[in-house]
Amino acid sequence: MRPSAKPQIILIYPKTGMDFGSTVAPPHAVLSVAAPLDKEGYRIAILDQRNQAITRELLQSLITSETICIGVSSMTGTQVKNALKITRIARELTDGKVPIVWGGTHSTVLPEQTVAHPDIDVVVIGEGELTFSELIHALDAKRPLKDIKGIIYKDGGLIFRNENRPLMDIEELLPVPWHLVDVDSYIHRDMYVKHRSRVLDIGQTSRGCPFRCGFCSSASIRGRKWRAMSADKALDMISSTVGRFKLDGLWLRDDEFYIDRKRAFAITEGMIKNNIDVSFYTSGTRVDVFLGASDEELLSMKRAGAHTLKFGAESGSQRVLDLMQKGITPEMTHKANRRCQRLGFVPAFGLVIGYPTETFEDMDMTIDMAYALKRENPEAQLETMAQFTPLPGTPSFALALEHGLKPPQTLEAWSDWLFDDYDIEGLKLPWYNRDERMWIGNISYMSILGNALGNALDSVGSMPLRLLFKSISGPASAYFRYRLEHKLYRNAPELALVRYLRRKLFYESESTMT
Ligand code: B12
Ligand code: SF4
Repeated sequence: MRPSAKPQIILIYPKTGMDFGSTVAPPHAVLSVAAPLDKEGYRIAILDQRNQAITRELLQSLITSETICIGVSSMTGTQVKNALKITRIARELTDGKVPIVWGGTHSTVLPEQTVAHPDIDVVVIGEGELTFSELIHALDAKRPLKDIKGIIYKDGGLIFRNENRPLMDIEELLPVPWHLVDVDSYIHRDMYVKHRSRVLDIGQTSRGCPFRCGFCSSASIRGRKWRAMSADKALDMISSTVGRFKLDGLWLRDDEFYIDRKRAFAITEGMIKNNIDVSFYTSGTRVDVFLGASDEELLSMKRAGAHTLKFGAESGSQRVLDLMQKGITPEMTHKANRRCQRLGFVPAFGLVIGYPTETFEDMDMTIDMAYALKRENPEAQLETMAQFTPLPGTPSFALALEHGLKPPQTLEAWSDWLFDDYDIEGLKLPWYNRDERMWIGNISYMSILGNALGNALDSVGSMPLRLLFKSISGPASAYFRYRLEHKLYRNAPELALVRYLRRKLFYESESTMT
């Protein structure tokens, strides 16, 4: 966009509540929907609340009589809360004359409830690239919206839901329009790819996942289908982004990057052949898929720079794993851990506690498994033991309803669906009593402080801040690790202070620590 020209389309990525160091990745959600319109020559502004304050004055300075629409992204929880605040301001400034369009994962799983909000005019359901383009064309030409697949909208006080849009062929995805954001603000030191200073989340080379883990939203958002771009296109995306931004590391955010092992192998062999010198992290690796790969395939990944592989280990209790329909066993997780050690990968294990009917014996098995993994392979990283949070549209949501969950009935009420916070009132985990919910909150907090904090602090850009935080956090981490490993989680009044600070810094603060 020319500096003097005002945007026709304003796209907003609100703060998520987990905006810290290298979790502040580029807002791929809105970059991707902007790509086709940007190519056509529309003037687009992307505002990312994680690296700039989105004030009334800023919005006022961008909105003109030429503004076609204001689009807002939404993930269940804190992002919805911030999205609502911004939407309110936009509505007041435009007096209802500029349509406000919501998209993203929350709007996709609860489109009717989202569009019912008085400040929202249209909801784009599911993938936005094609739908949003058609919507902008229609709004620009003042045409009716009735033939646009994949939206739900208001007209004359009534709500209309159009036919669903089929999933797109992701080979057709356009390159990321990086010029619409300040890419440098997303290039970090990294919490996973250690000793690298220019690490960027470059997006996804595939979408969706054929598995059906109970707590996961992938199936409800992307229809339980795995669609991948060709190895050539993925390779081109990797090499062009690395070259353009002089990266020494990258993240791939595919739900499951390795499902088609032949494709993954072709990508890694291509990276080696083209001398792409990076270290990389992949967010989705299944233990069973990893164990099914040959040493040759894994060594190719290693030579291409694969550094940290995130595994969903989820639970140390087979009963809970089965309930989650995870399709793995704790022994398989141990096997993957040992294989990582032998081949030189760093495994990062994601864990969940508090699933409906999960007992404290089950949770203790998860704690035992976590520390056994660490003893077996000291390089292994333990992610947080995330408190299970029922997400609408997931298989576990129905299970949670059976166990007494009373879900929020309005968009506003979903904004406090916090993930890593104590469920003091029993809104998310009604199958436990108050004391039990406090213990679960304590486990979750202790795991953040004991296991994940050091890593996250490694990615803070400012060296003095990083050193200060690390010197304070080192002893605290050791203390909480000890308590968790020895299951001393029932009584921890000191965590009230940590909880207070976390709320102030992440959920209520207007600024972001990168
Ligand atoms: C990266 C990521 C994050 C990043 C944030 C993203 C960023 N840019 O930095 C971080 C680490 C902060 C994060 C945090 C969380 N995340 Co997250 N995250 C992801 C992940 C892995 C990739 C997102 C992405 O870049 N996708 C690529 C883009 C292109 O796809 P997309 O976001 O779906 O956007 C498309 C459509 O939704 C739509 N769209 C989106 N926005 C808009 C806006 C408009 C105007 C329009 C028209 C269309 C549109 O069009 C886009 C293009 O097709 C997804 C999983 C996944 N595979 O998508 C989970 C995912 C989005 N996260 C999820 C969750 C639950 C969370 C957390 C709430 C919980 C947690 N503990 O992880 C936290 C939030 C923090 C909190 N404490 O409340 C869920 C969302 C469920 C839901 N109902 O909202 C997902 C789907 C994971 C899952 N499989 O369950 N996350
Ligand atoms: S948790 Fe991973 S493997 Fe399971 S359904 Fe979600 S994306 Fe697929």
